Amino acid sequence: MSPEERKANGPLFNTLRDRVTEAIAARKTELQTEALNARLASERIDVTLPVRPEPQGTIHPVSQVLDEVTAIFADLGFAVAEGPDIEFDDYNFTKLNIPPDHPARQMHDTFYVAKQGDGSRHVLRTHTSPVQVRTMLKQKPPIRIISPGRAYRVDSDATHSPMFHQYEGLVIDESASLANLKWVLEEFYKAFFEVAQVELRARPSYFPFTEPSVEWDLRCDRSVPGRIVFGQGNDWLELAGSGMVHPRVLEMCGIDSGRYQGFAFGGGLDRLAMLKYGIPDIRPFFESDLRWLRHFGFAALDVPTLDGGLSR
Ligand code: 2NM
Repeated sequence: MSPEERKANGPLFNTLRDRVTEAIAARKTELQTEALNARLASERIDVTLPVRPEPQGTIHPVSQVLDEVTAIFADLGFAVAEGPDIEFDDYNFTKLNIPPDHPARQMHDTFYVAKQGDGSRHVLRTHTSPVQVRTMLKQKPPIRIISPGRAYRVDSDATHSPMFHQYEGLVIDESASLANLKWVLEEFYKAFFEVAQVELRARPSYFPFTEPSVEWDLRCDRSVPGRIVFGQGNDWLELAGSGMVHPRVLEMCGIDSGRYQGFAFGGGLDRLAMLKYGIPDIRPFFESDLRWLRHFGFAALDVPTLDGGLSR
């Protein structure tokens, strides 16, 4: 175009360019809106539907009781200690003052693991006491621990399983006494069975690793068949073994028995679960039968706490 033609047509072309730009922008907005509407339609959520299907899993009674026991002892100032299920013979027996010819070592009680190259042998721990041994070997007093966990014995009937669960406690300082032990057990059983009062009865007993050794019965009412109430009634139920840790055990675990003393106690977690939740037979505990688990299991989100309630 000549300069004159350009002058005359310039504004026309500018207007045309503006109209095309506007049209493109308008179409773009239209397409974007259409795309958004299509996405909103395809991703539509019905907020009136249930949040998600009911949870299928339940917490096993042993896990529930383990959490309850841990919460109670944590409140009493106990830490949780753990160790391996496959133990040194030395930690499971010798350092607990169980000499090589002791009946508890015979084949009918203990699951043995094949001899190692150096001739030493491992066992499936027959109690969780080797965890206490490990703790004493590596930690200086004062010691205040519980050791809940699996234990193994060659034994099987309605109330015994070859794999079962124990909790054991250990307190070591310069003045720990049987009186302290009785108080700890009373506080524990009151909290665990969720009753205002309990009554404990002491019976003299024998364990190689404690001296003196005491077994404890809890007063209970079993007058209504299939039901058991603690803290009242005229029956007694054996619930725990205990004692003052044998000076030889302290020495073998590197603790000066002239300066320190301590008490230890132990009982069955499965047994506590059976008593508290009315489960008559221990065998189905470990059969993974979903119907049993649904019946005796606990809601996954109800974590036991002392302030929120142990069981609901
Ligand atoms: C029980 C009964 C009595 C016990 C002793 C020890 C250790 F390692 F300190 F010697 N731990 N646990 C003990 C004592 C356990 O359970 C029935």
